[in-house]
Amino acid sequence: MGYTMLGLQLCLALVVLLFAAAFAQSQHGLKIQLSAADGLLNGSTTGRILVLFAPAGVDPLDDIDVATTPYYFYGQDVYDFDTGDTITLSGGSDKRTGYGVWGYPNASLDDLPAGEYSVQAFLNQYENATRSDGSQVSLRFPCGDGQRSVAGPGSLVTLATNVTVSGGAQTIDLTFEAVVPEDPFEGTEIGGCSQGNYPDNELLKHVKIRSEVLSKFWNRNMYVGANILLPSGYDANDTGKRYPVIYSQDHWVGGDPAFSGYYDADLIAEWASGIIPSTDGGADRETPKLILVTFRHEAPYYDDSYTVNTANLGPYGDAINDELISTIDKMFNTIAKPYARIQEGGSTGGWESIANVIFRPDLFGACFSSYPDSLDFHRHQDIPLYDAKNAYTRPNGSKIYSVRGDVNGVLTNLVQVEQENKWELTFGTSSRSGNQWDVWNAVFGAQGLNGYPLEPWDKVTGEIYPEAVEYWKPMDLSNYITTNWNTSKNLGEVLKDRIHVSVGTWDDYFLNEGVSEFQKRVEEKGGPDWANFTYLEGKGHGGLYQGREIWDYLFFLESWVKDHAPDGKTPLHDAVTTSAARGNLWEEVIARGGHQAALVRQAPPKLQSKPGWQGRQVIEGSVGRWDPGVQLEAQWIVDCEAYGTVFPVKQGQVVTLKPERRWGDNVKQVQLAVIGRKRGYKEETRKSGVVRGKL
Ligand SMILES: *[C@@H]1O[C@H](CO)[C@@H](O)[C@H](O)[C@H]1NC(C)=O
Ligand SMILES: *[C@@H]1O[C@H](CO)[C@@H](O)[C@H](O)[C@H]1NC(C)=O
Ligand SMILES: *[C@@H]1O[C@H](CO)[C@@H](O)[C@H](O)[C@H]1NC(C)=O
Ligand SMILES: *[C@@H]1O[C@H](CO)[C@@H](O)[C@H](O)[C@H]1NC(C)=O
Ligand SMILES: *[C@@H]1O[C@H](CO)[C@@H](O)[C@H](O)[C@H]1NC(C)=O
Ligand SMILES: *[C@@H]1O[C@H](CO)[C@@H](O)[C@H](O)[C@H]1NC(C)=O
Ligand SMILES: *[C@@H]1O[C@H](CO)[C@@H](O)[C@H](O)[C@H]1NC(C)=O
Ligand SMILES: CC(=O)N[C@H]1CO[C@H](CO)[C@@H](O)[C@@H]1O
Repeated sequence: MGYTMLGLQLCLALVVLLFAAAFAQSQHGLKIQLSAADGLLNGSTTGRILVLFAPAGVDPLDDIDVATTPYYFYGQDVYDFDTGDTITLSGGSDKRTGYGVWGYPNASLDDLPAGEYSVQAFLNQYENATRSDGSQVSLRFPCGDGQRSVAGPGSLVTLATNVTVSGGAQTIDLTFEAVVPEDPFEGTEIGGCSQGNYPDNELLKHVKIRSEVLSKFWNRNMYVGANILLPSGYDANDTGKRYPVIYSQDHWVGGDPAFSGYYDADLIAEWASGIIPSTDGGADRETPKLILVTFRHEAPYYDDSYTVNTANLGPYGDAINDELISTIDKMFNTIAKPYARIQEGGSTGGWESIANVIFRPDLFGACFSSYPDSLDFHRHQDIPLYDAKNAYTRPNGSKIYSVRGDVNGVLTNLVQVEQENKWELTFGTSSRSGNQWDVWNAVFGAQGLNGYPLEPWDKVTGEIYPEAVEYWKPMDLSNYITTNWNTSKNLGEVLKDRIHVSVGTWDDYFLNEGVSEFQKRVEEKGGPDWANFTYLEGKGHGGLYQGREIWDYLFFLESWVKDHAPDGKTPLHDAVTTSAARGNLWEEVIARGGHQAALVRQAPPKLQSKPGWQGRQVIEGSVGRWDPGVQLEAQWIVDCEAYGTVFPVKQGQVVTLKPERRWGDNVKQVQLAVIGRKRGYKEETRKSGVVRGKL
C-alpha cells in the first residue's frame, strides 16, 4: 500500500496564514467614532450599536419603520467595548462574514446622502449565556419592554446631535452618556426588569413564576406570567363552583389594565358588572361565566416565545403549559380538563393557539385560530419555501411581497420580504433583531453551529438553504399532522373536529395562503369535515374569529365547552386527550435542533487516493460537512506548502489533485485545507488528515 493516512501529522498552523482575511474598510467617506463617557460602564460590554440619522430637527427615534425613506440607520456588532475604547463605523460590511456596518435603507455608510441630520447612537447591551446544551450566545434578555429593537431599557445612548454630512471624508464623534432606564412599572417585582406582577383588582389578577425548565436551559432565572380575568360573581372560597378557561394568545401585553387588545375598558366594566346592556331594546344579558387568561412570555428573540418548545428559545411550551397553567389551576377555581380549556388568538396568537392544540391535545380541547402565522411552509407568508431558490425574488425576477393592503379598495403590494429582512439585519445579526422574520427563524428552525438560529436563507441575498429549511418540518403544522396521522399519536382521530381557523382572503401578510395549504393537506387525509375553515372574503388581518363581536364570540366559545362537557351533546372522549398524542417534546426538540445536533452535522475534509492519471495515484477529497450557507474555499498543501491557488468549492463537492510528473518518486505529503465563511460565523479553517507516500 503506497499511501497511509496520518491524521496526526499536520503541517501546524502554517496554513492559516495562507488565507489573509480581506476586510474591505472604506479608505475615505464617512466615519463614526464612538466612545463611552468615564464612569458609565460597569466593565466591558458586548452588543449592537445603532446609529440613527433623521432629518435635522427630528427625534431620530421618531420613525424607524421599514418603509421610511428620509431616515437612515446603521448597525454594527461590538465586542468587549470598554471605557477608553473607540469603535469606528465606516463603509459597509464584509460580505462574506457580515462583520462591519449594515444599514437601512442603504447598507453602506458611504451611501448616506449629504445633508443636515439629527444623529443619535444606541448600544443594545447583550448578556452572554451558556445554555444547558452547551451552546453560547450573546443576547438581549427580557426587560419588561417587549424586546424593543432599539433604545430598550439598559441601552447606552448618546445625545441627539445636529450634524452636517458633507458627502466627503468626515469623522463624527459621539459619546455614550447615559443608560436608557427601565419602563415605569407599578406592581410587585419578581426577579427584576419590570416584568413583575401589576396591581391586582377584584377581578383582574396577575401571576408570575420562575420557570424551572427555562431557568435550567438558560442557566439564569427566567420567568413567565399570566394576566387572569375572573368572571363577575367569582368567589375564591366557593371551590365547588368552577369555570372554563379561555387562553388568549397574543403579543407582549404587559400589565395592560384593559387586559388585552380586545377587551377595552368599557367591556371590562360590563364584565365586572356581570350585565351586558341590550343595544336593540331587548333584554339585558348576563356575561358569559368564563375565566380569561393571557400570557406574559417576553423572550429572547421576540416579545413572546410562540408558546412552544424550541431549540433556540428553550422549553417555553412546557414552562407555560405545565408550570404556569398548573399554578393557575391551583390558585383559581378552574375546570382543569381539556374540554374546558380553549386556545384562541390571532396572528402570532393564531399560530400559538392552533399549535398548542396540535401539540397538546391532552391539555386543550379546541382552538379558534384567526389569521395565524404560516401553518404550512409551502407558503411562508407568500414564499414557497420548499420549492423556491430565493426568498426575495421569483424566478421571473419579480419581488416577493410581505405586506399588502387595501389602498382605495384595491389590494396593493406594499413592502417586500427583502426590504423587511434587510431592515431587520440592521437591528441585529444572527436573527437578533427582535423582529418578525428573525423570531420565525428562531422558533421554526434549529440552532446553527454558532449557537444562533440556523437561518433558512441568506439575509442579504435571499438564497434559500434547503438543508436549513428541512429543520422547519416539525413546525410545519400540516406536515406534522399528516406524518403523525396514524402513528402512535393517531392525530387523524385525536384532532378531528378540534381545529377551527378563520382568515381574510386579503390578509395583509398573505397568511391566507398558509391556511389554504394546511387545509388542502389535512383534508387530503381527513376529508372536508375534519377541521373547520372560514375565509372572510376581502377581509384583511385583524379582528376576532370569523369577524365576531366580543360577547357573541365569548358565548360561542362557552357553547363549545358546554357541548363537549361530559354531559354535553358531543363529549370530548379520553381517547382523544391521551398524553400519548403529545408532540413537540422537549427532549426531541433539543436533540434534533440543539448544539449537539449542530456538532454532529459537521465533518472535516477527508482525503483518499485512487488509481488515476498514468497509473499514479490521484488524490480525491471531500470538503467535509459544514452548516448550510457556509461559503467555502480550498487550498491544497503539498509537503507543508501551499500548492496552487486558493479555489472556491461548493458544499458536497469532490476535489481532486493529480500528481505532477516532476514530483518523480519523491515522498510527498498531501493535505486539503478548507476555509468556511458565513455571515455571523467566525471564519474557520478545517484540514484533512495527511495522505503520504510515493506519488
Ligand atoms: C451598571 O449597573 C447598574 C446596577 O445594576 C445599572 O443600573 C446600570 O444601568 C449599569 N450600567 C450600564 C452601563 O450597563
Ligand atoms: C438642531 O437643528 C434643528 C433644526 O434645524 C434646530 O431646531 C435645533 O435647535 C438644533 N439643535 C441644536 C442643539 O443646535
Ligand atoms: C461575551 O461573548 C462575546 C462573543 O459574543 C465575547 O466577545 C465577550 O468577550 C463575552 N463577554 C464576556 C464578559 O464573557
Ligand atoms: C439608498 O437606498 C434608496 C432606497 O432603497 C435608493 O433609492 C438609493 O438609490 C440608495 N442610494 C445609494 C447611493 O445606493
Ligand atoms: C374566604 O375565606 C377566607 C378565610 O378562609 C376569608 O378570610 C375571606 O374573607 C373569604 N372570602 C370571601 C370572598 O368570602
Ligand atoms: C412572475 O411570477 C409571479 C408568480 O408566478 C406572477 O404572479 C407575476 O405576475 C410574474 N411577473 C412577471 C413580471 O411576469
Ligand atoms: C397508516 O397508513 C398507512 C397508509 O395508509 C398504512 O400503510 C399503515 O399501515 C398505517 N399505519 C397504522 C399504524 O395504522
Ligand atoms: C364551529 C365553526 O366554526 N363552524 C364554522 C365552520 O366553517 C363554516 C364556514 O366554512 C362556518 O360558517 C361555521 O361557522
